[in-house]
Amino acid sequence: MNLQFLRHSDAEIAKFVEQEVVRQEDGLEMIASENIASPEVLEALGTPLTDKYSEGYPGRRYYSGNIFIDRIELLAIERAKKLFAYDGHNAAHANVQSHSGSDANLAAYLALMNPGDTFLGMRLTAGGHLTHGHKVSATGRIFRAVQYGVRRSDERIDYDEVRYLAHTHKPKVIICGATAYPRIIDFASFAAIAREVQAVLVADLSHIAGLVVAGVHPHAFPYADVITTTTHKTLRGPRGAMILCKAQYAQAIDKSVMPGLQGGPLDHVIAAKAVAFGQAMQPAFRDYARQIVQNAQALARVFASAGLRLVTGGTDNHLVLVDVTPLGISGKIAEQALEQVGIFVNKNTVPFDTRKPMDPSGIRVGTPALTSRGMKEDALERVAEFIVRVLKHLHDAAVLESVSSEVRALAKRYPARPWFHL
Ligand code: DSN
Repeated sequence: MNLQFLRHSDAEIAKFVEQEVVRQEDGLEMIASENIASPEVLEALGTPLTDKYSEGYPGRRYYSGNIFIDRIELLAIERAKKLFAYDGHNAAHANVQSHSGSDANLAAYLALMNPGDTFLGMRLTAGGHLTHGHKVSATGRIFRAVQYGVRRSDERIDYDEVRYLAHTHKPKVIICGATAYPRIIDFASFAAIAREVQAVLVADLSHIAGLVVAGVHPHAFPYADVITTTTHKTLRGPRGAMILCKAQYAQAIDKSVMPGLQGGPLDHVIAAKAVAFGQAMQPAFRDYARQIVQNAQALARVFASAGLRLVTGGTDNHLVLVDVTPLGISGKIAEQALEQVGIFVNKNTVPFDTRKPMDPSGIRVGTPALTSRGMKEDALERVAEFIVRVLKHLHDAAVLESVSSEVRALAKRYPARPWFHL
C-alpha cells in the first residue's frame, strides 16, 4: 500500500498524509476511541465502490447497477448479526448504513420517539456522549433529555438515580453506554428500570463493541432493544456505525436511517465494515480484546502506585480516566505535555468536574491502538511510567527530551503499519 498516484499529482496532500502516517508511527496513540484498521479494511475503503450510488436497501434500490453492492451489504448485515449473536442466537436485525455514531443515535431516537418526547441519557461530564442528550446536541434540542450520572462516592453509574428519574419523567427511551466510563455497564439493571416504566432500552456500545463481541464485557443483548455502535473503536473497523435491534424495531430503524436521515450509503465503507466484522469473528480477536483490558489494567496499576488519582479507582475496560488536578495541573496542560513527547491522549472532564470542558480536570488514556501494535502489559507499564514522568516533571526539559526519545524507540519496536510503505 502506498501513495504512488497521490504523491505524483497532489504533492501537498500527499505530504501531509505522509507526515500524519509518520506521526502515528513514531508516537503512541492512546486516545481511547482510536485504533489501527487492518490493511484489508483500508483496501476495501480505497476501492471504486466509493463511486456507486445505492440509495435504498438490498433488493430495493433507487438506482440500477447494484447487484454486487447488494451482495456486499447483505454480507455485512449477516456478519453483523452473527458477530452480535448472544446465547447462540444471531441478532434479529442489523442496519449497516449509518455514517457515524451520532447519526446512528439520532436515527434510533427518531425511530423510537417523536420530537418533544422525553428520554434519559448519561450526562457528558459523567462520561456520556453529546448525543445522549446534551443541550448543545440536536438530540437535546429535538427531544426532552433528562440526564443521569454517577455517584459521588465511587464515581460509578447511579442506578438508583436512573430509576428515580425514569419513574419521575416516564421517558420513552433510556440510552446507556459511555465514552469515558472505565467500568462494566450493567445492562440488566438498565433493562429492569426500562421495563418498569415501559421505556425502550438503547445501548450505545461505540466504545466497548469490540470487548462485547469478544466476550470481555457482558453483552447488551438480550437486555437492550436496540444497539448502536461505531465500527472503528475497539471493533477496529472503518470509520462508521451501525444499528442492531430486535425484530419489532427493524422497519422503524431502517426507515429512520434512510430516507429519514441519509441518502446514499457509503458502499466502500460498508464493504470495509463487512471485512472488519469477519476479522472480529476470528479467535485472534478475542485474544486482542482480552489484551486491551489487561493493558489498561497494567496502566492503571502503575498510575495508582505512582499516586495518581484514577476515576473509580481503576478500570474494567479499555480506558483509564485520570484526575490530574492533585498534581497541580489541568487536563489540557497534561494533554499538551504528553503530545510534546509523542504520547497522544485527550483532556477529559471527570465526574462533578468544576473546570470547563476545554480545560477540564482529567485525561482519558486508552489501549486499543497500542494493543493493535502488539504491545502487552510490559510495554504498557513502560508507557505508564513515561506518562507519570512527564506529568510529574512538566517543566524539566531534560526529562521531556529523554521520555521523547524513549517513546520513539518503543514505538519503533512495535510498528503500527508495517505493510504501509511511504
Ligand atoms: N469522539 C468519540 C470519543 O472520543 O469518545 C466519541 O464521540
